[in-house]
Amino acid sequence: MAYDSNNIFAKILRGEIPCTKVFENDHVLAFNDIAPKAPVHVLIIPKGAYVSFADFSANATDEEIVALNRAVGEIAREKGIDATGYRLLANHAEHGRQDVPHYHVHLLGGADLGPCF
Ligand code: IU
Repeated sequence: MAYDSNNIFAKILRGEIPCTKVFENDHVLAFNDIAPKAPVHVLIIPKGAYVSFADFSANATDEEIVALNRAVGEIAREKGIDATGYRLLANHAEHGRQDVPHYHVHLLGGADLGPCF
């Protein structure tokens, strides 16, 4: 699947649409999900144009991959959910029900999330 530069997260990255930013560095932006499913629900995205986890894991640089994963851990610590726990989720394509075609990791926590399956 080709990257669609008109997707909503691309617009957020370009500053065309606002977001509630919680973290940013050279490679990563993170912001609160607009429809939170938990008290903490942050979306962590690479600044590079990657459609999904499949695209990111295959084509991103090692630096980008490390940056995104380090950001996830740092945000969890900043949000104070490191000790109580959290859930990471990345939907991919049709069966994963990915809605926004720019790779993102959901960080969910702040309450008992219940069983995943
Ligand atoms: P998904 O993994 O692609 O299904 O998740 C997309 C998420 O993006 C979902 O949780 C939405 O609530 C969220 N979102 C957002 O935060 N801001 C937006 O403008 C739109 C979707 I559209």
